[in-house]
This record gives sequence, structure tokens and C-alpha cells, in this order.
Amino acid sequence: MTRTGGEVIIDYLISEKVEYVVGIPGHGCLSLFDALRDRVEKKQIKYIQVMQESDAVYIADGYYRATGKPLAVITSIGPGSLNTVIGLATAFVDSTSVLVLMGDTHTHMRGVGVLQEIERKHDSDVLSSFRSVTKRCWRAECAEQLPKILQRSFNLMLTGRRGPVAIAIPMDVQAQPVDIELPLPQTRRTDSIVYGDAAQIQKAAALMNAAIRPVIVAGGGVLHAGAFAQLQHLAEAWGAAVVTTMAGKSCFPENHPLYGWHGGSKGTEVGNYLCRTADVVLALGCRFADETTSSYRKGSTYNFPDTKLIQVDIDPAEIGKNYPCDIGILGDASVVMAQLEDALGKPSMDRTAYFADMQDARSRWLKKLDNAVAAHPEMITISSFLRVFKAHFPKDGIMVTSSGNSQAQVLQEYCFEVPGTHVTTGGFSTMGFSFPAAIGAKLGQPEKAVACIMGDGDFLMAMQEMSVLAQQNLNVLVVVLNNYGWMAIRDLQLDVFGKGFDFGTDFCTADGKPYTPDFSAAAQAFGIASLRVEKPEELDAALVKAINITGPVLLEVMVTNEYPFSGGSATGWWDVPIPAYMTQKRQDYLQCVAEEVIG
Ligand SMILES: Cc1ncc(C[n+]2csc(CCOP(=O)(O)OP(=O)(O)O)c2C)c(N)n1
Ligand SMILES: [Mg+2]
Repeated sequence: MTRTGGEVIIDYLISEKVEYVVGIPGHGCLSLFDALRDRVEKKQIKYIQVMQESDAVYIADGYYRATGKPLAVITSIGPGSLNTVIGLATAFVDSTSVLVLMGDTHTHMRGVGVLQEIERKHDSDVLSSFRSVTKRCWRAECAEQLPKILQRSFNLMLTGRRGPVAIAIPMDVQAQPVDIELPLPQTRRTDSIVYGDAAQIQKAAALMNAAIRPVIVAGGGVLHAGAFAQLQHLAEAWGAAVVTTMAGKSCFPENHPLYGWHGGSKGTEVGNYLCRTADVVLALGCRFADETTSSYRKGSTYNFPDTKLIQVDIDPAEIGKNYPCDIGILGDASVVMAQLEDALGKPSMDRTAYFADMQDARSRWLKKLDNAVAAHPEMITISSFLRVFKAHFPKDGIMVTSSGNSQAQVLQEYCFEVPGTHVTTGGFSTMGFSFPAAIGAKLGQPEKAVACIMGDGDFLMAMQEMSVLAQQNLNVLVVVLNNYGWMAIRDLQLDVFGKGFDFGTDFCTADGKPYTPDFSAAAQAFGIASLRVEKPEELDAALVKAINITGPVLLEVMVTNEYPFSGGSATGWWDVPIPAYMTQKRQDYLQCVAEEVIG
């Protein structure tokens, strides 16, 4: 069958059951779009318009996180394609799968400097910007190469450690006729699952059986594998506390008595306590990033190597990367957990005292949160908002967050009872992610309630996508916690540098008056219902009203920006260097740095 290169691509996406193509056309991808037009008209695939290409990637990423299935993003050449880079980086760092298809210079014109080509150092040099943010990127030099590149792209996205892929398709290749068969995906991909090595499992089980204060640290690998039941069974069989990382948030039922919340700088007192006093830690699909580990300062979150470490990961590069491990197991988190549970046998240690201590630490933390909210009923804080939200939002609804105080406070304070209901940019912490990612999650899980909760700064990076929300009439609850600025950073300036050192983080006019756009009015201008809340006593009713609106809705909540009520507390340590002229503060800082152990 003779097809154009563009048709080969779209037909391959259809054969992989890709539900949506998201993107923006340009002269660089016209033939690809022409193939898309035809297949959309034949109802074989659907197309979603966006207003900024990075948002297309976030939509695809949110969809992947909600379903485990990748979408394709199509962009033009040059600026359109480069707009996807931060979206790809966000997906790459969190190991999620998105396919970006971008137009590129005609093969016979490469190097002349056609419109939107970058060619000063290498002809048509866009891929050098994609190498560091994708699992793999390609350029198809002719249409004959497309089936193999596509098949390999899906293999990479759907096996091993997940991640995004990008393909550049020269304009002439998109239009070129070619008579080739498409590969059958199922004959070109393995469904194998990587089991843990039997001898390593036995060794790990022996160490686990001897543990008195066991902790499981569950990362994004567990969340993305959907290995919720296995995690719960293993934790219960072992009597271990489960501490989650930012990327792993919601992989465990968080009302469970074994839930130990989070460790790290913006973690919790209970999480840090359990981790630093653990005798054996089993880490599953986590990178031990600086935020999770209190920048490796010994005794702050972890006490490796005094604490024994068993590390399980699908990627051997992560094992032993930041902490030496006593036992490293390569494998898929879900099956390795089941193997470990089998190997454990009957409990050999009495962990009753540990369980009681864990419950004490848990209730101390929850009490502290309660007291903080109760102390200031006169203001809406992010904490008080989260409580009202929790009371009304369906338990199985999906909540999406990105960088800012709301993300950190959800981490510290919000209890997801149903696993797999939180989506966040855990590793790259990208502002502008949550709103489009929530659109993607809703496309993937139309039956579920979906809400994004974000700051005003975050929303200002993506608010143009209110058009998509209105166009697709999606029932997403968009919550903007407006505090007139980038308070997460303002609070950090005050925390680490001190009073008077905040700068450039409040939104203000040239003459220094507080500034905010009217988000509710903006929503209405886009055709979206909106509500605005300023007083604590109005919050409950407004939220219920917003949740009950069946179309798109924006709820703007004016939260306090009064320090320190503007954010959560720093329960661990974070290595934020202090300028040399702040002599005393810098000395204290350097003492902490001296305690960092990066093995
Ligand atoms: C794209 C991007 N730029 C900058 C940052 C650094 N950053 C992290 S949080 C933050 C402020 C977030 O402000 P907002 O969304 O209003 O939330 P708030 O902390 O005020 O609640 C900034 C600028 C980032 N994470 N991502
Ligand atoms: Mg803000």
C-alpha cells in the first residue's frame, strides 16, 4: 500500500491505539497534519488543539500518568518543536512516556537556513537540544525509515524505565510516497517482566527479617507501575512504615497506620524521624534526590551507611548512585515486592513496640497540622484550603499539582486514601505543568473527578490553555491559590537569608503596589465558569458549588501571603548556599554542608 510518510506515521499511531494527537501545526508539519486530517475525518484518531506546545507535552504527560498509555504531540519546525523541550524534560526526569513528532528542514535544503532552521554550527541542528531530555531522539532521513523508528520509539516508551521520545521528520519525508508494510507492534515488543535475582531476594529477605525498625521508601517507580496492592501487602507482611517521595506520593493508602508520610527538606517530621531511625530501608523505584534526602546530610533524613539499604530499581544506573547499598536488586517493583513478600515467610521479630512508636510519631505530626490550622481561623491558608478540599473532593478523584507552596503542602499535609490519585512533577518541579496535565488526566480518565491546585504564578505560565478547556468542555476543576506572587521562593529567601532579603518575588506594580490579574474575570472571558473566594467562611460553600458545576470551572482562592503562614514548614535540610558576606549564616551553612555524605 502506497502512503505518504505522514500517513505512515499516523497509521502507526492508530495501530498502537494512540487515542489523541495534541499539538499545533506550522509550515514544517503540513503533510503530517494532512495525514492527521484524513484519519481524524475517518474517526480513527482524535486531535486536540493547544495554544503552546509545552502544554501539549504536559497534556500528554498527564494522560500517560492517568492511564499508562502514551499520546503523540505534533509540532512544526523550529520554535514549535523547541517549545516542547521543558515538557520533555519534565517527563524525562519523572520517567513518563510522551512521543513528540516535529517537522524539520527538507533533506535537500538542510544547511541553507530555511525558515526556522538552526544551522550555524551543524545543519538543521535541532536534535542537540533534545538529546538531554529524551530517552532517545531520531531524525528520519527518508520515509522508508519511519516504521522502524516508530516501532523502536514505542518500545522505548513502553518497556524498561519509561521516558519520552522525539522524532524529527523533514518536510519532504512527510510528503514522500512509500510502499511499505507497518510492523505489527505485538511482534516487535516484549511483554516480559524483570524478576529480581533469586539469590539477591534471599539475601534481602534475611536482612529484612532481622530488621527491628523497617522502612519502605516508595518512589515514582512504584506509582507509575501501579504496584499499589503489592506495596500494601509487603508493608503489612514486614510491618514496615511506608515513606513516599514527592514523585511517589499517593502510591499507598495514606490513611493506613503504616503510612509514614514523607522524608526530606519539605517532608514531614514523622517521615524524617522514621527514616533516620530505621535499621533497614527498602527503597523501591526512587532516585534518592536531594529533596527527599535532606541534601544527603547525615542524620537529617537518612543515616546511611549505618542504616542498611536494599535498593530495587528497573534501571541499574540508579542502584547505588547516591548511597552505597547493601543489596541492589534489578527488577520491576511490582514483581520484586511479591518475591520479597514470599521470601519473608513468617515474621521473626516482634515489631509491636516499633508500631506503637510509629503511631505516636504519626499522631504528633497530624496534631501539629491540626493546631496550625486551628490557630488562625481568620485567614485562608493553603493548609486550611486543603482541609476543605479534602472534605468535599471525591476520594477517587485525581488531584494535579506542580511547583510552589501548594505542591509542598499537599506533600506534607494531604492524605490520599485511594492510591494513584495524585499527579505531580516530582523531579523537575516544573511550573506550568499542573493545569495542562489535569486536562490530560481528564482526557484519560473522563469518568473521574479531576482538579488541579496551583499558585497564581504557576497558572500564569499555562493559563492560555483555558481555551482548550472551554473548546473541549472538559469538567476539570481549576483551583488557583492566589497569594500575589511566587511565595515558595519568597519564603525561601526569608527562611535562608533572613528578614528583608526577599526580592523580586511579590507581584507588584512599578510603584510597589500589590498586583494580580483578575483570574475569575479571565476565566469568564475564555468562556469558563468562575468563582472567587476571599473570606474563610465563604470557602466551603464556594468549593461545593465549584465541584458541582459539570463543565470547566475556575475557583480563585485568595490565600494569605503573610510569612510564615504562607507556606509549610521545612522539616529537613536543603543545601541552599549562603552568600559569603553573610558571615555567621554562612558559617552555620558550611557546618551543615560538612555533614553531607554523598557516597
Ligand atoms: C518553570 C519554572 N520556573 C521557575 C521555577 C522556580 N519556582 C519554584 S516555585 C516558584 C514560585 C511558585 O509560585 P506560585 O505558583 O504562585 O505558588 P506559591 O508558591 O506562590 O504558592 C518558582 C518561581 C520553577 N519551579 N519552574
Ligand atoms: Mg503564588
